[in-house]
Amino acid sequence: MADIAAIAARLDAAAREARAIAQITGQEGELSLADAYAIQRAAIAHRLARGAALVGVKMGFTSEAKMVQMGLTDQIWGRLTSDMVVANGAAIDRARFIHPRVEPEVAVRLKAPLAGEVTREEALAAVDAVAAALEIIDSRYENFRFALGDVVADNASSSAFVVGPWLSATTDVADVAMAMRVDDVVVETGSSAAILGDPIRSLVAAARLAGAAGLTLQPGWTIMLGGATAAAAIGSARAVSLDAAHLGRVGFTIAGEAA
Ligand code: 0L1
Ligand code: MG
Repeated sequence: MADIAAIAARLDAAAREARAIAQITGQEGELSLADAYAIQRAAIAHRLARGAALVGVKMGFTSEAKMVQMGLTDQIWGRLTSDMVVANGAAIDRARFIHPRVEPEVAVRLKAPLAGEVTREEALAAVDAVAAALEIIDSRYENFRFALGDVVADNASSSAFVVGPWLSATTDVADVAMAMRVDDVVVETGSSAAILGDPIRSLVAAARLAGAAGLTLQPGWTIMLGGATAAAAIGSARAVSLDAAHLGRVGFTIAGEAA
């Protein structure tokens, strides 16, 4: 039986100090998915106790390619907290991160609670606004290497997120062309269709998975629906931007030296 509290404290410290730690599964054998989510919840509770608020949920492994790579048939999810929010166009301090990577995503903001088994129509009816977004993932494990239990415990690698201009909930997000630039070089291109074939399917999955853990997605929350392309390393980058067709542009800069 995993020592949930001790592992959660270790992961929380690693994130706070931007310091990589050894994989949990390497040291303590396999982690059940239930234990991994319990660790995630306990690690995030440390942040909430320091004054951060829960502001949403992120979905991970939402592309067929990533699921196949990990031998998975379902998505994973993590919690978004207020200390992870980066304003569109803002500068982030590099010292916050260990070995950051960035992914182009679609985000939705909710206007109604959502939990459990919902239809696509019910999920869409709870959406207040949609936007292009960037997620910074920064695994707390050495060399960005992990097994499924590790990454779930580590809040699905999530570290920060940036949301572009919010647009009407009626804006189509099913097949949005995306080009992500790092230091003005296009490093990834793709379509939002890579997010489960339709990003709204990821919102349906978020309601189901978070609901199974007793969490209702709340009005006002941001749901990051998953990466549309592979992630790009940004350890020494200065500027990142995403052009997402009719969803517009979102970006950030990175200042300072690595921790
Ligand atoms: O947001 C994601 O899809 C990433 C999930 C965690 C796995 C990773 O760090 O690549
Ligand atoms: Mg992501």
